[in-house]
Amino acid sequence: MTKKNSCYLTTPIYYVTAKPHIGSLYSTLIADVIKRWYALRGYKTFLLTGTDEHGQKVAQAAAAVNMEPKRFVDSFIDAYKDAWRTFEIDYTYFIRTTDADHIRSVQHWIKQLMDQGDIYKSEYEGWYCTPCETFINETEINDQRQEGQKPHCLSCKRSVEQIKEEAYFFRLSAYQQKLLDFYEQNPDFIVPKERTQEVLNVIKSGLKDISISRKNITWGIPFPGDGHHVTYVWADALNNYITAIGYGKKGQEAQFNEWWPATVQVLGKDIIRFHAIYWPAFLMASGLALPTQLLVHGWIQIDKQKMSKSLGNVIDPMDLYHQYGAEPVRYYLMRHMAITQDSNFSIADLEQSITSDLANDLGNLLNRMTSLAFKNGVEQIDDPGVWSDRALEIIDESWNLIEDVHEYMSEYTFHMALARIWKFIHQVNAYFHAHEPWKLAKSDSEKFIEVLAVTCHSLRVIATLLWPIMPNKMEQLLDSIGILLKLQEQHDLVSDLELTWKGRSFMLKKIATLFEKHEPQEIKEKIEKVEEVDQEPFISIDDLVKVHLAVGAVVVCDEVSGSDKLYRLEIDFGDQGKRQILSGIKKSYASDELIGKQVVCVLNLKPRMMLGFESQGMVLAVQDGNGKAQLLMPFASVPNGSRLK
Ligand code: ME8
Repeated sequence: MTKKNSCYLTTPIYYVTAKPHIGSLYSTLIADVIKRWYALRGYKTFLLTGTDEHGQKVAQAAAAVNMEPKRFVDSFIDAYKDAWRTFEIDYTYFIRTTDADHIRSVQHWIKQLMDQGDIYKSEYEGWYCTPCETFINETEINDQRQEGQKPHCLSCKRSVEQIKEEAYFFRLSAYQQKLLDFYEQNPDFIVPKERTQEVLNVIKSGLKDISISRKNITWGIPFPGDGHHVTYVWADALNNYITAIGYGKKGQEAQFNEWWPATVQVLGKDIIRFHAIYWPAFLMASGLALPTQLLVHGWIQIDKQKMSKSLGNVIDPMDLYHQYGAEPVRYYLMRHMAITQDSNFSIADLEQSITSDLANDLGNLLNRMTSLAFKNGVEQIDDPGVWSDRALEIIDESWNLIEDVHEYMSEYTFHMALARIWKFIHQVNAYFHAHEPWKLAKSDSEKFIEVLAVTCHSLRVIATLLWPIMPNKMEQLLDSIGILLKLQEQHDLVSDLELTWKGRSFMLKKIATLFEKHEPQEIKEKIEKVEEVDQEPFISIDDLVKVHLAVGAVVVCDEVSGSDKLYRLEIDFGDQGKRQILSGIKKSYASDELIGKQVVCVLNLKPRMMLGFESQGMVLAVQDGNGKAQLLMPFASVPNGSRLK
């Protein structure tokens, strides 16, 4: 918890080369859940999210579709805001790095650091990885270059370029010792703690000054005082965390001081170096306090594979929303992704957890209790006054639950908090069943009311604790037992649970079913039955989308020694990079006929070796009446990398 009674949370700002995906939703959701947990406890909160719009990567993606970068980035903003609204992300402010205010504040920051000597002009010579937007050193690229391989980045596996250009440098080396001191004094800065060592290793290996400007690139914040340079995208982007709350703006000092330093900054493990080394050094240079904590989460994998455009397994959160609704997806992501590790996302698990945890365990508990009450003419459940030992045991257990959940939420181990809440839900279900209240309704009305009261009390605790994860559904649940959850600053609704349980009445109300079941097996059987009846060799749309078909332009066409059929092609798929593909079309086309032509390829075919070359896909062609291959091509030019739909 923070010292101040306020809490400032941030998410990474996302590159706008495409719509949000499940990974960006995950980071943003974590921040939203933390924000709501603090809000529940009476804190004043500010959640910042937004988009990272400058840099070479974005400029290249815009160029690939023949769009001017600003128009290109503008075209994605609604998709971000809609996705966040749909998933009930309660952000306070959405920053875009093309906002005029942000640009001015970044320029102010650079001028300040330049005046104090932390920024100087020199020359950068070395490698640059555009997909990672990173200056990388020799150890971060492949070392098989002598064997004819093109240099590529070891982290993203895409090609890197060698650059030599005049650049402005930030004196990172001057902060090496200060960073080490800081980490020594703040061992809990990075959550989980285990990630601290990798950061310390990098710092201890010696920090070199870093280039914070780019020449020969125009899409970026103009570098103050030098029209030939733009600001390096990370120096621009990291500062969003302070510019969004008023840094460098006259008249906004009070607002800035109210929120800074950030309470928790959420980020994925891929960008830890920027946040745990560059960012603290930038802040030290600016004379600003460092954030209280960085929460570094692991990677979501899809069916145990990395999610990537080229594998065609990128999950669009909006598709999940249409199929399952927002809150079951929020629940699944928080329950099944262990924040500290990489976690696997699977639709089967998602459906299983909706059916079993949400519909059966939680939804049915509410349902059974309210239906039984209504069936027996009970709409209001008053405090029985005298409670049995077994009832008090459950009530006491709910106080233990609150303590444990508080602990887990303070450590951001949401999956543990949820597992603990479900343990309690199972206990309450067991209590309810063991008492057979449907029999008590006829034989012992006092006991019957006690069972209903214990269940209502438990549901009140459960729904309040689950509110940060599933806000709307939990408000509906509380509404059905007559409770209005009203957030108030300085008012801790969690502590309230214990303070206000005695003498409480519950007014029951009918509500629509909270969670619909998903029976994957049943659905599968239905589909199989239809297929049996049809007896047609149809494939489903799901089978079709498994094949990643995309358009790319041939940039290299070489003969393959020892083969009279094969060409070795290099095909450019835009921001998905280049592929080497071997194709048996040599007898049908001269190599110079092919250069620059756009062709259709299968991209997720298992790579195979052909005459000593790895073929990383397949070019599609048909045979004409003369036995000549005719390549399939788009009728008019389309951006390289476009996927067939
Ligand atoms: O790096 N699993 O932007 P970005 C979990 N603009 N999280 C994932 C994920 C996955 N499979 N894929 C992405 C940038 N993320 C910079 C950030 S901040 C000043 C600038 C999440 O669009 C994760 O949080 O590549 C990761 O760090 C972030 O998206 C990267 O988003």
